Amino acid sequence: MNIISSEFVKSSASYIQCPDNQLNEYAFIGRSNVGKSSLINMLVGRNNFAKISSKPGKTQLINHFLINEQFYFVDLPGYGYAKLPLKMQQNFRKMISDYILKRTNLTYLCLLIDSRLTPQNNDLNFLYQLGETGTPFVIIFTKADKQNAFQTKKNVQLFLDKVLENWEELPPYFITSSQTKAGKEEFLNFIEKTNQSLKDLGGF
Ligand SMILES: Nc1nc2c(ncn2[C@@H]2O[C@H](COP(=O)(O)OP(=O)(O)O)[C@@H](O)[C@H]2O)c(=O)[nH]1
Ligand SMILES: [Mg+2]
Repeated sequence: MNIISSEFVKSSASYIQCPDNQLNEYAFIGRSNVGKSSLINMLVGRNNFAKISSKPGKTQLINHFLINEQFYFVDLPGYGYAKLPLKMQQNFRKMISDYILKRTNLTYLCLLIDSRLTPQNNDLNFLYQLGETGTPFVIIFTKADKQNAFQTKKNVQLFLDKVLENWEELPPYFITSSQTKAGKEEFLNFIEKTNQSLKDLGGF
């Protein structure tokens, strides 16, 4: 699939304010700095798209982008803001969990994991919660260009092994780099296939 059009739609403070829910939706989440905005830019082929469109100060909101006039990409706020006051952390958590649990057209949540790191507990805990709530999700390992392929594979395998300690099956996963565009075609093909199979089922 090629992305031929992408436009910023809206920033929302709550799932209630999100745009109409008649389109498939792929939302990106992960720790702040994991590479969410860069990944969206890479996928749509536009520099600064996700960042410019969401404007400074709006990174703590739910940002919707309409892709190919057919589906949404959503840039979600990062989790794990240990430095924020507790009350703000709680508000964030509520905003994100409401969105995940109540946004009826959420097709896949895309959980971004930094491939430079060995498995981190907050990422694993977040992932296990997705399992408990039955949220459909994929894993996207980011920043694969930051180290050699051997090290990337090693960190990816360590993370997947951790997942398999508790689960029998792995979700779909992708190894990507916003710099080299690694994983772009694979992930966009996955989206295309998902959209097509939902259409065949009589969905959006
Ligand atoms: N080398 C490299 N740097 C990346 C990649 N993805 C993101 N970055 C850098 O990591 C930092 C955080 O990225 P950003 O997209 O703003 O993360 P966000 O907070 O999750 O939206 C920025 O300095 C990016 O340039 C990648 O694939 N490769
Ligand atoms: Mg961002």
